[in-house]
Amino acid sequence: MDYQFKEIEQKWQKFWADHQTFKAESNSEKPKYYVLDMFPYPSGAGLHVGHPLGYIASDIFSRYKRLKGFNVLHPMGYDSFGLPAEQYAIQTGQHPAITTEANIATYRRQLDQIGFSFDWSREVRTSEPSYYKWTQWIFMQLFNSWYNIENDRAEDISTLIEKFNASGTADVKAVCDEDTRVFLPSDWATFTEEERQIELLKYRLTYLRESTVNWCPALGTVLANDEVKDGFSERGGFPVEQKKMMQWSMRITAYSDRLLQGLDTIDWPEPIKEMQRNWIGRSVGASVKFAVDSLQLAVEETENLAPKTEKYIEVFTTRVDTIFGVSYLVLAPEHEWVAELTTPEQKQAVEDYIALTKKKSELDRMADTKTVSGAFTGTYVVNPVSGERVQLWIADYVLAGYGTGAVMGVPSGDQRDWLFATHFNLPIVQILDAQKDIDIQADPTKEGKYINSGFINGMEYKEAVAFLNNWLEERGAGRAKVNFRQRDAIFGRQRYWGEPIPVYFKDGLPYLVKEEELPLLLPEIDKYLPTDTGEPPLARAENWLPKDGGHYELSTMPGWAGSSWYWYRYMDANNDSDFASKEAVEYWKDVDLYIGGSEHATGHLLYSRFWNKFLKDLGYTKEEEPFKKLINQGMIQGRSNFVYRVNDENGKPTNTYVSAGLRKEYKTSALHVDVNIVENDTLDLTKFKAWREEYANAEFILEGGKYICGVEVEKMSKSKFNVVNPDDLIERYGADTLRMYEMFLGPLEQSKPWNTNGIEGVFKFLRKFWRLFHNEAWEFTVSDIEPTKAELKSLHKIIKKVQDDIERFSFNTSVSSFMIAVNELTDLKCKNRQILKDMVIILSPYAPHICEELWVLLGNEAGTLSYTAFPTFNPEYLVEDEFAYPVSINGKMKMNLNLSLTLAQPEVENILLADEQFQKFLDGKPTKKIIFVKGKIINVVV
Ligand code: ANZ
Repeated sequence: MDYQFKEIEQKWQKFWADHQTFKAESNSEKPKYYVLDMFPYPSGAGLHVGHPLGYIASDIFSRYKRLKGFNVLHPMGYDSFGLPAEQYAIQTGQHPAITTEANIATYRRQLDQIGFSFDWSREVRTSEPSYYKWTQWIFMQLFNSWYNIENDRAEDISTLIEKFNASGTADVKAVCDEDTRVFLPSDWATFTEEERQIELLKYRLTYLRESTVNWCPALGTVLANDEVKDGFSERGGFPVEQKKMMQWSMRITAYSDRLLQGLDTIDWPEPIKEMQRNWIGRSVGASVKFAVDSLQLAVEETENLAPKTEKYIEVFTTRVDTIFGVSYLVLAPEHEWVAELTTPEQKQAVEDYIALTKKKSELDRMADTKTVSGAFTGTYVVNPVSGERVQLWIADYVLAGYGTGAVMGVPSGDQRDWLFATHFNLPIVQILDAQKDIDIQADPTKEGKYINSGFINGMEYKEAVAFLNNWLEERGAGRAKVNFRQRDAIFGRQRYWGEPIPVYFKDGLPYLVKEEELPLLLPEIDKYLPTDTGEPPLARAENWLPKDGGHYELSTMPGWAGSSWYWYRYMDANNDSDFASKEAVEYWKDVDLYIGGSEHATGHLLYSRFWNKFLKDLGYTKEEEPFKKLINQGMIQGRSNFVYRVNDENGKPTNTYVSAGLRKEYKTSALHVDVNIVENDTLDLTKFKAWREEYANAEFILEGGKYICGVEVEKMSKSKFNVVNPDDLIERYGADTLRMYEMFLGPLEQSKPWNTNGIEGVFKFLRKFWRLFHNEAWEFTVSDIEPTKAELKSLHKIIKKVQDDIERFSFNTSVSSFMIAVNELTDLKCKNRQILKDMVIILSPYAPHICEELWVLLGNEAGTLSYTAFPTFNPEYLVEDEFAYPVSINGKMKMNLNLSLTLAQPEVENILLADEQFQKFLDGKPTKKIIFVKGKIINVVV
């Protein structure tokens, strides 16, 4: 029979499902190997050809590892909470759970069609109560923990309370809020329950904090940075402002150092590690206190340690050596002391400036290094080392959330400070010996001595820094400090479709729900929108009340909650009494190979490492790092189309869309449009209006009566509406072809545009492979004769090649080698059962269906080859064992003689002398001498 891929694939998919072929047991004599894919968000669009790329690679690897004798865990599930289902719910009233369920069904059908070897008995869905019960449970553990610096790990909050009882705050070294109180055990004893809870909240690993967020009043919600475009919401184009809100936060900064150190122990792509290092952003410097001038402190006075009630502004600097060059101080406009420190004369200027900066996002503020703006507060501060008075300003180049939110301005040291000082006419002091031509910005460690720098005059950089840190510390005016760029992570969204936070409020204070009450179920609501008073959707729930009175937390967890621990759930997915049993966690330990996109570099991959370390600290898990090896698959790019929305002169969006050729004449924003309503780059206007509510009344500026869309090659993604569906390709060519073709496209890690043209070639290859096992009439025909050397050589070449390739994760190179091997065997007319059986095993990780079918045809009636052994490579078959010796007589080349390379001189002489052709050349003369050089030549002297 010809290659009937459809029947074969359906048959084997059913077989695998019926027999639970890929079910992994959590105990085994075999060594374990855990292969994990980043699980998908089940979007309404289904899978596109880019999604399975990583899954195919990990599936090949899993199948290969099984053949190599490993107990492989290769699970799959769904990251099923998230915005699109909620957005759809808002538009249609459909419950997100229903949409999600339907989307998952589509994903499952698509995944099954590709023939993955997933252990579906371990499937997880983050939006299922049986799963999010444990996400909530982990939240509770975090709430009940603090970070003890002394032991460098998280501990139960009870150990902190013990310390408070025994010695107050004296013995406490914690990662905590800035505004913790200093108290004695006797104070603690007199604290009310409320006071205690307020204090403990400052230490908990998840806590409430006032944070600045992108608030969109029209949508009634907080938006992520990438949902905001030029100050307007991406969806709908509504204005977005910066607003302060109480939010749950995760004290990830407690782990900054360990998150950095751990990077050196894992096999991850260097760029991802570097991104995490930058994100964590460790900087070594000093914190320095500048006294507010109403105190009129001078150097001498600071030496008599100032009383605690006085006000100091603390700055963080990486260049304490420049402190004698400070000519002003700057606070972030959001700094909590701004109002207090502003004099009545400057009040208006400061307030105007704050209003102005509110419109800029933090990202814009960081990106803008050219514009100089700011306002003087009217207050002066005192430089602790020089005693000099300098002005206190506010300016938006200083970020509230970094360091201390206050900066010392050194115009001679820092380019930005220099711009600022020049613009506002502030003094500039040269502090390094200019004669030596030292550029302090470029390299402070270069030789060069300070001038105009008080007691560090004449010192060099290192000496000056050490001296100053010490000097400041002795006087309580500062100290060496390591600062991290990383901030605590916001852990709440004002949305419906997420995990309810297991907290209720009573008298304004947060309390955990009882563990027996988990999961705290997501309540039913009538509409998925914020309330009229701007409260999150959960405020709509009726009769959703905690047993002990008060009210539940109304925000839900962010998208990253459920994915920060899911690899543990796979270890024991159906456990009701634990997030995973101790035994399962001990057996599977960690993920050996993790494949997924690099877009998660500083999100998921950092949060997961954080929760992993936390769970380990509490003794629930064993490994410091969750993912030993990480591979980022490249992106399969798509071809996107754009429409151009016209904006008015203030940058506000209108409802008019201009054709690509005319867009230069207007101010526009480019917006993606679904490639399915565009043909040959011409937009179907009717379909466009029907596509989305906001376009229903769209107006168009056409060219030649048509609306021409813009085009770009970029990421294939639902949000870019440029998706190619694998279903059509499977229908035409089958899953085995799709699997091999996706690998054939190029190195796994590389990004590449999708191009369907080459798929035919891979399909022909598989048919040729099938043909090897069949005669002209497509009847299955193999023979049991001994394999020839040439056949064995072809086979062992490919065994070695595929093994080496897979171990190096070089999947594309194997595909072309398979093609060569099959061509060779076809040319050799190989029908040998032994050879073909091994070929089937080697190809099976790539093209499992066709191989399973041939395996059975070869006589292995019991079914699957998944657990057979990968053929062993034998290098002997590759050794060239014959050589065509040139034979020369009296220095003249006469003939070649094919001889085995194992032969030595006496045998060679015998064969040579018996050779008819040789005898002809001798022409009856006797040989005087035969010189034999093995593997090279035979020289005969007559
Ligand atoms: C004085 C100085 C002199 C500085 C000089 C630099 C060069 P990294 O490496 O990123 O940690 N800074 C501190 N807090 C800031 C904030 N909240 N917003 C904006 N800038 C802030 O850089 C630390 C340096 O960035 C600090 O050292 C401070 O400027 C500035 F020749 O202090 B420096």
